[in-house]
Amino acid sequence: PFLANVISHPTFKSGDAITTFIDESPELFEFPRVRDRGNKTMKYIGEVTVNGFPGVGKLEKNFQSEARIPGKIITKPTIQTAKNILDTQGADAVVDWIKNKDEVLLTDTTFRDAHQSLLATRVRTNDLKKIAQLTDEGVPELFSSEMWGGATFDVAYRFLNEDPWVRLRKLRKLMPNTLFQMLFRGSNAVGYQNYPDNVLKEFIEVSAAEGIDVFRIFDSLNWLPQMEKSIQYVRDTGKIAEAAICYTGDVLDPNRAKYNLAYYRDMAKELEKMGAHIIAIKDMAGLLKPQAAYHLITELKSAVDVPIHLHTHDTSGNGIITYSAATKAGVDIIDVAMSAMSSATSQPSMSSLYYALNNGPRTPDVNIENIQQINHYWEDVRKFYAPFENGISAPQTEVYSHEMPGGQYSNLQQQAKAVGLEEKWEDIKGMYSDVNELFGDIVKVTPSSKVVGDMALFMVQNNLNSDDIYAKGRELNYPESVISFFQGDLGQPTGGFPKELKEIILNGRDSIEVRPGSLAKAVDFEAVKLELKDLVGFEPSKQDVLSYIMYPQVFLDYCKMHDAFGDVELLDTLTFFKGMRVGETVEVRIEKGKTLIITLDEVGEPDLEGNRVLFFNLNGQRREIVIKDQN
Ligand code: 3PY
Ligand code: ZN
Repeated sequence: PFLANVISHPTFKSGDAITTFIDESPELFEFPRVRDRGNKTMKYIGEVTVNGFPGVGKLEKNFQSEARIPGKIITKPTIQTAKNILDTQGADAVVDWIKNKDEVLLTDTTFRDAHQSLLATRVRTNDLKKIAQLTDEGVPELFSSEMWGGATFDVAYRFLNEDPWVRLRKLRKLMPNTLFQMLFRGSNAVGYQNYPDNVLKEFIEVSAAEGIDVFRIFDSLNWLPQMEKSIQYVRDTGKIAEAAICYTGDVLDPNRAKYNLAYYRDMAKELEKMGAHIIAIKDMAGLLKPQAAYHLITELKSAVDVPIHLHTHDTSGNGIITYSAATKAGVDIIDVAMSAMSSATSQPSMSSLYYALNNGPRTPDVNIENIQQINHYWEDVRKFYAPFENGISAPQTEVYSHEMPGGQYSNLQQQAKAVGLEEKWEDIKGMYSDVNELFGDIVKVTPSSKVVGDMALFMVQNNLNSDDIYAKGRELNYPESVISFFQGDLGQPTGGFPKELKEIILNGRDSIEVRPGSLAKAVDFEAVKLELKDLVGFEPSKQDVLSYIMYPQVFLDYCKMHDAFGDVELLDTLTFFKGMRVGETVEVRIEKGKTLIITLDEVGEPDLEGNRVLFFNLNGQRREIVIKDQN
């Protein structure tokens, strides 16, 4: 009857676009749609139940997946937040607002860098959205919430089967009074390679329109020409351009004179001239020691007129002392995370910092009770992601020698494991620092950190040291990323490449010294859209087109998964990673007023081809789903 309804409908007979028809006559499609969504969801649950989650295998589901939601948040309805000021008075007014504050302002990184650094970026929209509104209402004094960009973009598609744009849209609705901040890798946007200028411009415009307010722009070699365009594009949207200087070395160590106070001061002045609204110090590995922080921030505060925002990682255990010193030196904003998602390779704890500065002249103006309530939620949620923990639960001061960024540590460990070098992890860390020296002491952050990591793995794998590279380096097959780096594809490092090494590694290949983007051909968005439409069979949005340009295969794989399994983002996290136990019931709210109530009644024995029948009950009706057992 459903099909008959549709076919005999006048609009359908007249041949108009079926999608418009569905939009205008939703009632005809409601029932089959719900049933279809139910089937897709059960197919997904069945897959994970029988075969486990890719990369982590079958996991025991041994506790309930409800996290404590804070009951008594105290709201401040009259407060004018930074977001309200941006929306009503513009970016310059926000800058003035920051400058007029006595207390230090906070950025909450819980939604982005904290889980990127602790849990391999795996925190799902489903868990973010349940606490989003309470965070917006309970901590309205925040400068911003860092909730997008960096690795969250591709990990969402790649490992979580969800669309990062949808995440942005959903959170935006739930957090109307909080500035949304993203990490933008300069000419690499949210990818690992250079993109043409028109791609950067389009990406910034679309993200701004979707709700990003603050763009933290950095270059992985601190090469200014790679940042200039992005700063301008952000300014043109009316949003806030925060230009970040990556921190490496030690400004107080005379042996690391390349990255001394003057280096950072001069770079900050240049970025201010380029139009940065705010200058950030991005200490991605957590190398900024307390004394150095005091001197660095003092220097920057006297050199530029724009606010200074400090980002660190607590790997060494010194994060709070560094922030305390920076606060004394006049830093305007610092990055912290909810306690349960803080410390070690993540940012320092928001509530620890609050008490560290308590009763002083710059105590953050936040409701500590609210923050502690919200933290209960994160204590529970973190447990859902236990399989993705990086295993670092105590301070590691050796970060001061290997200088590996917080977000790379667990990644490189995985890479090492994949090539059977798990046992050689200590050697790899040592080699990481040797490679840095070999390359002339460079800034190491995505994607330059990946080049150093790839080279370190390559050398350990092949039993090579730095002398060997000079002695017999022309015959070696270097990783692609290393060759591309020496060809100038990521730009130019401070002081240039070591000349002899460059010749050895390139061994006759070409290289460039200009900004890669200046040579790149503009992307024809219309042509890409047509190509993509052909591949996916639906009309792609401009967001889809951007995602496809940055991650072609990842995006196409996501589309296939989405087609097969629907919006798996709606499942609770334990079910998403672990599937269901026999006898268990889960509820999936697919939209307002529509909930799928799914019970797994029985898992059948595999037949000769390994197919198992799973008997479900979906909203009172018995359903059978066949899943091939891959074990
Ligand atoms: C990223 O680029 O994702 C980073 O977090 C770098 O620190
Ligand atoms: Zn970071």
